[in-house]
Amino acid sequence: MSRLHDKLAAIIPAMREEIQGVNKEFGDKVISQVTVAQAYGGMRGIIGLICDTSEVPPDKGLIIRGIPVKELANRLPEEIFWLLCTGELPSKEDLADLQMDLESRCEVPDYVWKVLEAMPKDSHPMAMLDTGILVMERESVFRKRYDEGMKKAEYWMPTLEDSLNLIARISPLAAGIYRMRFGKGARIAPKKGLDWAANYGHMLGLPDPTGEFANLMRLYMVLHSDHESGNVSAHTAHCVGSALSDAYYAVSAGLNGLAGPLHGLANQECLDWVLMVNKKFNGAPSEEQLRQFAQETLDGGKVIPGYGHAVLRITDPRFDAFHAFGARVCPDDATYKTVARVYKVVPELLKQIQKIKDPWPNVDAASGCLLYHFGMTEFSYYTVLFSVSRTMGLCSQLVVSRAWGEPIERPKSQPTKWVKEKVKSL
Ligand code: HAX
Repeated sequence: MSRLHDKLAAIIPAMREEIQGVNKEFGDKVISQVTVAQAYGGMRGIIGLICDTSEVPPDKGLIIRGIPVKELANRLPEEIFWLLCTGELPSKEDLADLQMDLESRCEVPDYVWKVLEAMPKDSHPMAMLDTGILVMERESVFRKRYDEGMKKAEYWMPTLEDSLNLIARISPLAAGIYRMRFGKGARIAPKKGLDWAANYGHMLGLPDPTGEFANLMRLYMVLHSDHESGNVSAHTAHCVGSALSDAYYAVSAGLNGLAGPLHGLANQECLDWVLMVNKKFNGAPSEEQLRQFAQETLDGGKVIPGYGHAVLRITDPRFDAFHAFGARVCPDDATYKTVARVYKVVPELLKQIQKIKDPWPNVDAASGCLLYHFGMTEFSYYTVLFSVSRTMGLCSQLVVSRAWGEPIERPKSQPTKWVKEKVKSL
């Protein structure tokens, strides 16, 4: 058994006891209420889910197991996965064990490539990724063990197995999709001894003479790993997983949600918008030109991609981390320069529109320009990178939910007629 398995086996009994204790003692206490506007408004702000892997206070941004994400920016994603699952950063030995474990699991079954090769050549890379994950469901250890009649207390163990297999295989899968979908030539085999994110960069096959692309991949994979449980992808994976569908079903479902333009796809739309700006002005525009262009976008009834958030009310610290990376590595890059200038201009414009609750940049506002700088110009692929990282969050949430025995999710819905009757009596 791996050190991660042993660590979880050691902490899960206390975690279960704590959660059962809280539920037993305070089960009838009210922690949230629901207005009609919230029921019609995407359930914004209703506390109806528990997530112990991470939290997103509106005035602070992502905190993973008590540690603000900016303090984790120089860590490896494997360390973050360990932290998400266990609540502690791994020791050197733990990290080495996890890395070896992932390395030993990274072979993508051949039938997956055959299915992907049979898809239309212009399929969206996200459709290819989610199909690839779903096809691999055949490998699920959870489903096999469940069919054999495993005990409920053991559900987390094959869920961890599935999660580790999925995390190990999703980067070669995603890199293979990049090369196949964009005519980059044969797949590149993983390199032994390289960390998970750098290996993903290696398998993508982009030139990296300075080693900074590998650094960007590490940072990217850390920053996108988790964002509590109420966002579309996490909530979807959580809901599907609560039916005891295995990790392949749950993660594929969650990532289908990430493919939406208001969620993960925003990073592709962001760069599209920035490139459009640069094309129009023949390079990075002045602040005044930018102000006018942004106003035209808003007047056209469109959103400024990369700005606003359903929960955050500050500049996303993940944006800050990418912004700082750009300032260090490519300060003179025209696309980066525009992104930096947009940050100076757009919040002031959005603040003047009363309905917009958050005028600040989110994670998607700066990530694309950095990928573009390193030669990844196929921006329909960007959400795949987000997905590879987010798989760590979705899987860790699933492991934790199975560990404490979370029941199937089933909120109640009512028709509009019911709402009209109900409010009469309030
Ligand atoms: N530009 C223009 N209008 C915006 C806006 C922006 N960047 N952000 C919000 N608004 C508008 C909304 O469209 C909404 O208008 P309507 O009432 O006419 O529909 C209004 O302001 C109120 O929205 P809100 O309450 O402030 O924000 P929501 O919680 O409804 O939505 C979104 C949050 C992120 C979807 C929204 O800010 C948006 O569409 N932003 C641009 C797209 C984007 O960057 N998405 C990525 C978010 C990060 C993420 O999840 N990544 O995966």
